[in-house]
Amino acid sequence: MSDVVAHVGSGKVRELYALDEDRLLLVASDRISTFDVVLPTEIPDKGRVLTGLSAFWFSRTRDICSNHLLGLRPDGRSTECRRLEMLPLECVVRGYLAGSGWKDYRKTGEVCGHVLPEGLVESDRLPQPIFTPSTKAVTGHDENIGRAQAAELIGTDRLDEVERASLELYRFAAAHAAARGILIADTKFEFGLDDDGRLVLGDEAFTPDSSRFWPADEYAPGRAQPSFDKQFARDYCENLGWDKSYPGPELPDDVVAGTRARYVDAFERLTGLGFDAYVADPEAVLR
Ligand code: Q0N
Repeated sequence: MSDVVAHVGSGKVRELYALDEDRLLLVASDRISTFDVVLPTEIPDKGRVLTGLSAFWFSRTRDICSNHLLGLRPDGRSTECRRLEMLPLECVVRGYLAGSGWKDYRKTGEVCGHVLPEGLVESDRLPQPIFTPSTKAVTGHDENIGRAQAAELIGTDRLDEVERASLELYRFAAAHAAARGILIADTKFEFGLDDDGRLVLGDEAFTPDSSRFWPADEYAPGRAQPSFDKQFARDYCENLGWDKSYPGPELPDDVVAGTRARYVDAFERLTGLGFDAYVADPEAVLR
């Protein structure tokens, strides 16, 4: 027997299906991307790790902002969620200077209208976390925008609300993670509205795919930081001399095993739950 369900969206590594009028199923695959290309080799359990982590953060942050999580499926990779009216804005918070934030700062001394102190170096911690929204690009990269442009998209009152929620969510998760040896350099949220127009956090929260996770014990500003989860795969790909265009290279078994171990390590450090216990009962992560 098969249930035919409408496919309502797909990302590089996740799929979204309609369950009914009010509910969606978000399914995380084991696919991994490096340098924006999905590789042909999967990382076993990556989808479960990211689903469990996101659910953990949703359950711990509902007092800061309500979210779309309804429950987890026994497979540990599928999230039942409320269907929302998504806002057309990527809500990014940066606690450290990396990626496009570092690029913009180097060029202009500012990131999305935030004037930053002079003399910062790559990966420096910012004096305080900043909200740097971007537009959802259909293809290619999201584009950083200023406050005025963000307000045109969702209105000033809603913008104030998502900024406050985003900063508070980031401060909570970054403090929790830092105490467990992981720096969350930056993170991206997608918010939506429920039927009553209330703000609800959707998508995924504080996963290594939606955030930059850095190992705290290797943190050294003045250079790019290794990625907590993807560094083995990146190093392997760099050493091959791959030109970073499609298709990407197959990963060897030792790189797959090392990468899987990093995902599981992040899950266990952040949730305090054994990954085996999660696989046995995914909703254990909500309690
Ligand atoms: C939705 N996207 C973004 C996941 C992300 N709760 C929701 N209600 C209505 N729409 C969406 C959500 C959520 N989450 C979010 N698209 C639709 C892109 N997707 C791509 C697939 O993976």
